[in-house]
Amino acid sequence: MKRSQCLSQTARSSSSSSCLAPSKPSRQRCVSARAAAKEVTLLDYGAGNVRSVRNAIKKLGYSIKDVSKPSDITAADKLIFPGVGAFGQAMDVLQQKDYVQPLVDYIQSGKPFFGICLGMQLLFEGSTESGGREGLGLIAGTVDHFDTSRGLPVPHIGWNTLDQLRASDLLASAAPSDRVYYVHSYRAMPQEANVDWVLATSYYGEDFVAAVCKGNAMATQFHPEKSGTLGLNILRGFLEPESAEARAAAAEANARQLAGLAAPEGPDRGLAKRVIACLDVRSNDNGDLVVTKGDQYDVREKEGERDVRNLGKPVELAARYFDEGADEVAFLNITGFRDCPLEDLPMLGVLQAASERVFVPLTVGGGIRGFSAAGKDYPALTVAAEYFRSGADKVSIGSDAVLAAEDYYAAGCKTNGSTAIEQISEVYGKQAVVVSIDPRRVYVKDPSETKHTCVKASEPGPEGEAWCWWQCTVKGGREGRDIDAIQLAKAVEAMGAGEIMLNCIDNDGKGQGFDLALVDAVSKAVTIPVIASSGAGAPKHFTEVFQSTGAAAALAAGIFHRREVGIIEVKQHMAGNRVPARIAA
Ligand code: 1PR
Repeated sequence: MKRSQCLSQTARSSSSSSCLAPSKPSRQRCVSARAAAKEVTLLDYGAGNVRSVRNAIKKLGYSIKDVSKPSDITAADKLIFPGVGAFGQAMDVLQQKDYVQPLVDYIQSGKPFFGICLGMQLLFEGSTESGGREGLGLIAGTVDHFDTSRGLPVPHIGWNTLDQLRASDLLASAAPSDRVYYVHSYRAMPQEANVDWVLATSYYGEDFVAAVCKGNAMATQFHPEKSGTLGLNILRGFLEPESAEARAAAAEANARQLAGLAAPEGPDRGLAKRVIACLDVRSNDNGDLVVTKGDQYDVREKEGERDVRNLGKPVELAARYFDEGADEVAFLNITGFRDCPLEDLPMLGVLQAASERVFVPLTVGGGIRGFSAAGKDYPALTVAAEYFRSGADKVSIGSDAVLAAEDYYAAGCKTNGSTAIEQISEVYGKQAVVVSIDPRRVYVKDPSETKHTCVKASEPGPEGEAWCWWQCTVKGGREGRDIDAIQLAKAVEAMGAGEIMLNCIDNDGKGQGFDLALVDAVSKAVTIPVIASSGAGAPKHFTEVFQSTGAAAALAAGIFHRREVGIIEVKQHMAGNRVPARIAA
């Protein structure tokens, strides 16, 4: 930090009403700040993936010093605490490592602190999560589960607007209709007793706490490291409150407030419907990892040698979709069911490289299951952990979920704690577990022909059948099972899945629109978010699936890879039809 910046910080602290107003820097603080100007201390207690936080900090030009002992907290000049996992587990680790008191002392000392997600919740008095636990007790109030009786899918996943209650440097770069990324099932509520902390709320059936700030201590329920360019600017607002950009943005935010701009309403406020770009990845016949895309899951060219279709390189395409405003990016290792995932170094490398470039959530699927190799057993949790460490925010489970659901029904709708879904969601939270369903339509003349839930088919079957049901498959559609998509969705919800990626083999790659009846039936059967997938051919298909079903997100592959439709066109069509969309600046 230059002396002039130190001085400008002093000058500013006397004139700004911002919650970031720093205490007067002494000469000594100015000298030590100079030494540590580009270093951040990270409190990563090892419970999960904080790679994306690390990448975001590095992207902003800072180096990271990890906390390995209590005195590292005391010695920090800027501390970031990205809470991961469940409330109880996090408190346990903080207690076991003797971090609680140094952390409370650090925050109360007035030095810069930023908590993320659980790192914000832990500042409260307690949480009902983990059977009810005490927190750090710095902010009045108890964190509680979202009220599921409101009929909204929980976890609250996706991009939501911020209602800023006062001006701040931290959120100065966020305009009223901008959105930030959330993923959580528990939330803190604004109340009289914490009014001095609450900086912003978001709305999801109720107003909940989105950001808190008091002096130099601040925290967000949302993930700035996953909130695109806006999120990086918010992190910069914490790291560099004295920077010219932050001050200009703060002045603009204050001006907006003074102008009395009303908070947006209707589709410009609240949770947006997500648009996800999906990359089906596999090795081609030369052994190179490529993004491919099939029609009804056949990814080979129709003519000639029938090579695997090559639509680009995974990391480059993912980066392109981030730049174009995708709300999430999913990688599906479509031959993962055959390979030993822990030996799939190219796929792990793809995630590592993508997470340095893409600051929205990344999902990875394909081969997430327990397996044995060379006489050794590897639980699914080990496989998932490797992907999380490499930069994935969520894992998507396909074939293994079908087999687990069959066992669940065979046991009389009982879970046994040993499935990949249960193990991963127990450790990483249910929001980290997506189940990918690959159903294929089975036509029947009359619903009495099957025990499965039937609907009237939108078009008659090959022999004029008027009804159909959706049969789940495994191994990338190669094998049909005696379980339908609705049964599978209900079973995996009971096991702890946080989201469903609902493909449709019949519609895949056809560009004729999503299978609306399927998406409608599954989203009515569960309370977790459903991602509609397969068949998008035009922007209107996204608007249509959001208007006529309960889908929380819609995913496409082919039209984006072939540049037939841009992500921004999709979002504009949605917004033009009053479907809430995040249109990134
Ligand atoms: O069974 O846990 O190893 O997971 C395998 C994963 O790979 C599953 O998520 C499965 O859906 C996927 N997969 C397997 N084979 C294929 C294939 O295409 N041959 N891809 C495959 C599935 C479906 C979507 C596709 C949408 C949108 N692809 O990912 O991107 O249908 O496409 P469109 O917009 O072009 O219509 P496991």
